[in-house]
Amino acid sequence: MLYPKENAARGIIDLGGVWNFKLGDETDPGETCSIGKDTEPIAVPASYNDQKDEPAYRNHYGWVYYERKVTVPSYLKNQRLVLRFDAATHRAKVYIDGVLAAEHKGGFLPFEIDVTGQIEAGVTAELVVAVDNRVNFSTLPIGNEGTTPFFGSDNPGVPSVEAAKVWRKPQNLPNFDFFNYAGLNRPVRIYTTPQAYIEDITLAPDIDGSDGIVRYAVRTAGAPSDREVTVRILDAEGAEVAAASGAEGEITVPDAKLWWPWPGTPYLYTAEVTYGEDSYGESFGIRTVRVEGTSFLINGKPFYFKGFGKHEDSAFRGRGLDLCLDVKDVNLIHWLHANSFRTSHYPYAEEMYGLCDREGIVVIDETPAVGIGAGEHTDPYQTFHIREHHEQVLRDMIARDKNHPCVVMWSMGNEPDTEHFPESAYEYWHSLYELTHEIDPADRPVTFVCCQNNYERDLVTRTMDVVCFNRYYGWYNLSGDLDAACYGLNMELDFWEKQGKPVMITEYGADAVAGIHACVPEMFSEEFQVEFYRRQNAEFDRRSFFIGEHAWNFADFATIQGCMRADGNKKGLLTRDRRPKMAAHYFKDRWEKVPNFDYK
Ligand code: BDP
Repeated sequence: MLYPKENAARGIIDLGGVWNFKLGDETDPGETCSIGKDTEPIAVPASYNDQKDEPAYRNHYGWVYYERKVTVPSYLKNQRLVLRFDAATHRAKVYIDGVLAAEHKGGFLPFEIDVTGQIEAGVTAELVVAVDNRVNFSTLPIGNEGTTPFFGSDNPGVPSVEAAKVWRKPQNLPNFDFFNYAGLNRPVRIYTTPQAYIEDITLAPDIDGSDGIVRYAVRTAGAPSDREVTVRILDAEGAEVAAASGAEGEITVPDAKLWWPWPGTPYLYTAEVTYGEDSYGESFGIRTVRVEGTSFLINGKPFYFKGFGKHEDSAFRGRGLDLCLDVKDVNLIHWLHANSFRTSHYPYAEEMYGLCDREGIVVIDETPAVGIGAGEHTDPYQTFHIREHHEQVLRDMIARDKNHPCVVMWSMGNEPDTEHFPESAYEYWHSLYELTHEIDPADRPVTFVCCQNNYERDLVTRTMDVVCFNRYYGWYNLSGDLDAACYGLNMELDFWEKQGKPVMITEYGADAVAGIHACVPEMFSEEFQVEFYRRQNAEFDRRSFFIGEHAWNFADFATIQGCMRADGNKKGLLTRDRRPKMAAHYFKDRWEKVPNFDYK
């Protein structure tokens, strides 16, 4: 799916701004197609939750309504018009002049509607978007449905499920550790194309000696296919270095400049595609990614991942796109001498991938499949209704992100149950693994992120291209005891070593409340957080198959309330407003000395 771009053939009308807004009540079916007069202002793009300091906004459950008028200028009369939502979290119904134009499920990937017949250039239309924030057993991420961990325990202090129904208002019970920010989190735009248009471009790069090879495919629509597709490859200065014609083929770029992670040069080319009156410039990099033995190779060289899991999370906007924050984060990633991050726990806004392409930051791209687990008595693979949706999300994520050189690996999900129902888990995840390989035109490595205390029972993780595991030795287990933590960690590393795969840690960390200091490092102090990382990194450094360390988390972030969360999750190396804790300085020093390539 192409990102909206302006050029000589295409225009964009950005629908960002202040819209009219109304909360639905919990019985609302999301079918209101005209929201009347008593509305409140709401900024788009942004989550609605923190835009007004009311529990009704913050803790809303169910549908909300966004409304605005849209006028496409009459000089665009003969153009094709496409209404694009970059993300509506988690479910949306779009009404144009009172008529349902589209429905979409999934809160972190774009969808678009060809509105050429519905919105007429020069005529004002009324746009209403209903957005539902509910998470449950059929959504990704997963929400609890009242039967699992919070309810039904033997503890007399915790009411039974039946009792809870009487007093508890319907509410979201996320089975994940980030605040359920919702709404129109990313841009809403109308873009135009000529009537015959380029629908999609796929670019799969390879290297042959000093040349670059680009396999390409262009999908067109809207006219008889007698028009010709042409592709010109432009270098970073805009000079043509290769060309081809036809809807698919292979292009050789002589003496190609490769895309390298920062501080190498992340060189970008542009594939300038034309079809009739339409044209589109897709930027891409020439680089290869491959797993060989226990190494992860970028351009044939063993790469070491230095970085973190992140979140899209900030004050006021919640999960709303903030380009200033994205640029600042990229600059902080450079400042830390990190080279990579995982889009935990959902695909991020497309603008961030564009920045990472340009700035040479390596990305592990993750779906929103987080929370697939319901304790030892319930097999989530039998109970949750997610399979079809999960496949769709994988297809949509790859369709959106396939041409980004920054994306080096797909993560199908985070911390599912693989321990209590190992066979079910294997059947589920391994078939998705095969599907992911099949869908990706560039066939990148595929993984998912495991977190099971009994790693020997888990049958799936060892079959992934890269073993990615999250562990909290010294925090959630063996709390505060770093000697015991290192002992436990080493036992586990011995186990993974035998699998003969590249292994990386995708989460490890300790909460540290900025400003709490201790001479003897104890939990929640900044000193403990540093000590936690210093001790465990020393163990990783002794293992040749160990290909990367991703700290949890880049910055502090908002979560649901709970007795383990004081104003959110405090495992950030930076505070939520991006001030460094001691651990940020520690990693900056360490990572400056750890090279991207041939570290082991
Ligand atoms: C991991 C989860 C992550 C949490 C983290 C934590 O993958 O989303 O935020 O634990 O507890 O299990 O800090």
